[in-house]
Amino acid sequence: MVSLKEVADNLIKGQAVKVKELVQQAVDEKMPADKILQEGLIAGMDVVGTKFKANEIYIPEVLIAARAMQAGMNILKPILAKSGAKPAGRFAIGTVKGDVHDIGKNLVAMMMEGAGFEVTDLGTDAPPEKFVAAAKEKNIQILGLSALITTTMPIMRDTIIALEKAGLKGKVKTMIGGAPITQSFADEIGADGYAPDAASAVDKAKELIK
Ligand code: B1M
Repeated sequence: MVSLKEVADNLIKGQAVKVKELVQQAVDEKMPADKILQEGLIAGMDVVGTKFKANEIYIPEVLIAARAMQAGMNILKPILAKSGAKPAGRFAIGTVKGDVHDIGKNLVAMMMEGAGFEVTDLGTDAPPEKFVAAAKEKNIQILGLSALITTTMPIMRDTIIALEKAGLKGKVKTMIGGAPITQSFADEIGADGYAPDAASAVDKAKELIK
């Protein structure tokens, strides 16, 4: 019988092939997919997030762990979709218009997926209308906005104004982040949350939809 602790431990070490093998074995043994997700993949990713916040591991290790998570998720996703298991929340993230930096955004998306959120990736150079459309069409609970250059920070404000105009402010929470972003900027533009890194983004998202 597969040990889910072994799944988590291999995910933390970034052993994608082993994670894939163990998850497939657990599925073959008829272990429920949401149990494998929660106690194997998400449990492992939680540890990765904690270690990342404590500076015990760095971005490359997180990316490698996220790849291992993805390997396991690829097996579980179709099963979870059929079983109708509820995600932790619905999250969409994009890098704002004029900005093509996506490494941090992808990291946040991976950590959110690792925490059980259904994630829609709006890509880079995303205009306010794209965020508003996603919020409406996908019934998003939290919109994540990433910006890496100071000149694209005002687009975050524009996006929040566009949400307001669409009557979605308050209904859809906004979280912002990226190297030049601060809590005081988030307060200034009326964003619901700010997170300095990918692991904190997960904590903030959980707090926002509590
Ligand atoms: Co660009 N770049 N770049 N760049 N680039 C910076 C950001 C810069 C600081 C470099 C510098 O001059 N020192 C500078 C911005 C200066 C400023 O505005 N003050 C800069 C510039 C100027 C530019 C160009 C304008 C250069 C040019 O063409 N003249 C151009 C911009 C093009 C455009 O966007 N329109 C440009 C282009 C590029 C590349 C394409 C070459 C490449 C991007 C590749 C890619 O992303 N696919 C690139 C890179 C790699 C960088 C640096 C070196 C690294 C950025 C990065 O990926 N960091 C960067 C300098 C630096 O930071 N040392 C720089 C790692 C990443 C994991 O961190 O994205 O901060 P970060 O994400 C963190 C947190 O911020 C947070 O979580 C992540 C992980 O913990 N986070 C969130 C991010 N988003 C979040 C969202 C959240 C919550 C947390 O909630 C939703």
